[in-house]
Amino acid sequence: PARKRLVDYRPPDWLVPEMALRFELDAERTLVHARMRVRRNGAHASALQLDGEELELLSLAVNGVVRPVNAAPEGLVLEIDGDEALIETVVAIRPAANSRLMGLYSSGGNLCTQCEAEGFRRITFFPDRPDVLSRYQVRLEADAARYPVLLANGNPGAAGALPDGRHFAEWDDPFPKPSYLFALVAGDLQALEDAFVTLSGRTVKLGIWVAAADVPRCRHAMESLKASMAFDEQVYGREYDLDVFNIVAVHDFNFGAMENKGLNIFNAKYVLADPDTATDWDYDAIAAIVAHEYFHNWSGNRVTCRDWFQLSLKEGFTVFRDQQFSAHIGSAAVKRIEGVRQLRASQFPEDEGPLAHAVRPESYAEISNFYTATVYDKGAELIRMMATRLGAAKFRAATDRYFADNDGTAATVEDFLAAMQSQGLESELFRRWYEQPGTPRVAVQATHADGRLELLIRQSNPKLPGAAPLPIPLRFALFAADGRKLLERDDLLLTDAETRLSIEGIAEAPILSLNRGFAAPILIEPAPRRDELLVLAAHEDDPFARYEAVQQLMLSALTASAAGGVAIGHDEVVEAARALLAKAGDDPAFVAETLLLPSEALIGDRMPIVDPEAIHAAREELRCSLLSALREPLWAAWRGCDAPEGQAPRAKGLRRLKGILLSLLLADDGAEATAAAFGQFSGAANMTDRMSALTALSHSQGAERDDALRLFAARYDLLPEVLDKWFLAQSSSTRPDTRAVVEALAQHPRFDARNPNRLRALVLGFAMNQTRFHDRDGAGYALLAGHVLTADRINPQSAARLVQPLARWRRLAEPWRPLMRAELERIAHTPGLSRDLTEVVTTSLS
Ligand code: DPP
Ligand code: ZN
Repeated sequence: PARKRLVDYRPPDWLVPEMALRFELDAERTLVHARMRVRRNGAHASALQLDGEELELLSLAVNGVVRPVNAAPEGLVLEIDGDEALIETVVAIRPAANSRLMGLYSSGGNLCTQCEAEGFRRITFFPDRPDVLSRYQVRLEADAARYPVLLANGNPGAAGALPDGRHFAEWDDPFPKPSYLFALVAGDLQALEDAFVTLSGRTVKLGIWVAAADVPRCRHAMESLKASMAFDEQVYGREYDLDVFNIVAVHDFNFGAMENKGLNIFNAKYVLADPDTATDWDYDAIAAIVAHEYFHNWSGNRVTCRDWFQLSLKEGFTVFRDQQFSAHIGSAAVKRIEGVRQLRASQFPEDEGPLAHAVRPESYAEISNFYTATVYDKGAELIRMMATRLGAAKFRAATDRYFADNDGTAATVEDFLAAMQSQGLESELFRRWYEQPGTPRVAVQATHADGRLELLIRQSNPKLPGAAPLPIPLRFALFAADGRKLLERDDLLLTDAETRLSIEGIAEAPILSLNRGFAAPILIEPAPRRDELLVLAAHEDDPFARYEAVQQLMLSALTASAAGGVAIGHDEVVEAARALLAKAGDDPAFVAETLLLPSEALIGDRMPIVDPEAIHAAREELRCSLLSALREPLWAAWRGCDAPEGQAPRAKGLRRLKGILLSLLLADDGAEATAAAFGQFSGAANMTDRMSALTALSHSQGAERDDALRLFAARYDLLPEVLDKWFLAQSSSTRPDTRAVVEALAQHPRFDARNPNRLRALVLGFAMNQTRFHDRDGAGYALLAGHVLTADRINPQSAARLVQPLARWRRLAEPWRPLMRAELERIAHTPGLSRDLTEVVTTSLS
């Protein structure tokens, strides 16, 4: 398929200052009446091009003159006399048949929309690109009994009854917006209502709309929304701008949530919570995503993107903002550890593999494939580096400048960098981070003599040998062998391929602690020696660096035994873990994160050739070493983890630690631990304890595992987002029968391949299961490929995400490599693939 390229960007030929829409809503066949005022943009003679996809054009008029109806499948091309015109169209669309979940579709009997990135063209003909901003007036008409609630963007206007049991509601959005932010919802919904008084004293009416039975489960989302609104005022000076702010939860959704102006639409998984149905992780995710979508009102909506290559302009910035919010309401250290773990789990492998791309990609075939960890999470790291470099006050001044200079416009990364530069940032250098794929390596050679330390620091990028050097803020400290901190530096910015540093007055050869706080998204090579890591694990005062030292100890043991089959370094890991357990009561959340062994996927990422069986064996062996050396302290710590109910940080930390300890206690699947896990499961007063017990048991051979799964399914059969956890617990199990279980669950009456959450829980859950996905006969890969092909006929975006675990074939050992590649090729040779899937599969094979 033809690729779009950033260098080919041209401003739109025609603008659409005003758009009036009238919807005659119906699940089977909806009529969309559009009246748009268009204006020629500059001096040119080009026709007006309107995008359209799967639209049935019923009528078309230009300046009141009816034109013959002959739309091409890709849209309409209209020759216009003069510089302005009124275009009127009527189209028919079929929401109930829309399984792609893009445009207007039906979910659980309600109607809703998803337009980002290019879904609006599935609703009506329009120049569907983010640099065309329009003022929208919308009128919704629908059956009053089936769709009593009618919502759209902006502020509510007139509403009332119509003949034949129908009714209408009008909505007016005074802020010009791109079409991807359009939204409507029609359904049988009820709201949890609240209000927020803004900085300047305006009262905003808040509503979270769900099925009546779910209203009590919206309180946490509502509290998170109000906290987000206050945070954006306090930290960024950003005030909300409409009279109402509505959130709607739907069960079928391609994303986590969507920031439509004044009408956010959410995957129900990120709205509904109470202690009986949501884990602490769910509570945190809800707070973060509610904040993320709310923050988009400024970073995304008031200032939007010129084109989709600039996606990280809104996403990277907004992820950084939601990370700041999460750090503010919880523990900053733990949030940073979790954030880096996620970056390493998803973005680092993406950046090393065939799907690597710059934070601002240069080209794409299908933009939906670029809502990636690189654009989001690495993009957020870039903003973090700039914020760190400028310091809080200047960063705030720079963002004020960015919002002021670009309000109401469609901006670029350059606009953001210009605002940063106004406060002194080295923006020309930082721009390189947006253009270079690949994770930079930083190697440090230290020599010490006569009280002087010489550091030779080299950066490189294996993806782009010889690329221009990046600006890398390298925070580091030096420690003595007895743990004393000798020196700390926070202001070093590497700007060259090689940097030499000479530090006087260092009496002994020190231990280097590099990239403290994970200030830059880089890999440090080589890792410190094991004896040095033990010192850092005990004495670093930067919590991230202390965590990192223990992780490095674990990784060095795991990669050594996965590569050579010999268990080395277990003693040091045991020693570090023993020290952590002794202090578990002081900071349970930190101890929990730090005790968690690196995942099998992460271990593989640190090895040149990935042998999934050897990695699994090495990790199991280390788990068993920990259990046999620390059995008593582990039991004691687990028993000491009783937490009060509620979302206080300490209570959450205790529950997190309890779950991690339980899974270690089950390392040898012993009867005592299995019974304890079942006891925790059946006695749990909240979903966190229940779920950590179920997860620990899911790998077990004992009868308790079957009992727990049965009880869970019976209890939560009717709550789809909770039942997803039941599917995921089974698809992620390390038991040898997991593939057969997944095959059976695909026939389960509650499995539905059209529901993205369910498909992820069962099929992506299995594909991420490093122990069971990699069968020696390739049956796991074939299972995934089969689901990918089915999904592609239903929902190409889902299929293109589902296929990505197969992109990792290249670094696998024999016999897995050719087997995985063969499944990718089987997909590639299937006729009629979507553009989405074709792009991912072709790139993965190249
Ligand atoms: N809804 C997605 C997000 O907020 C895409 N904008 O990241
Ligand atoms: Zn976003």
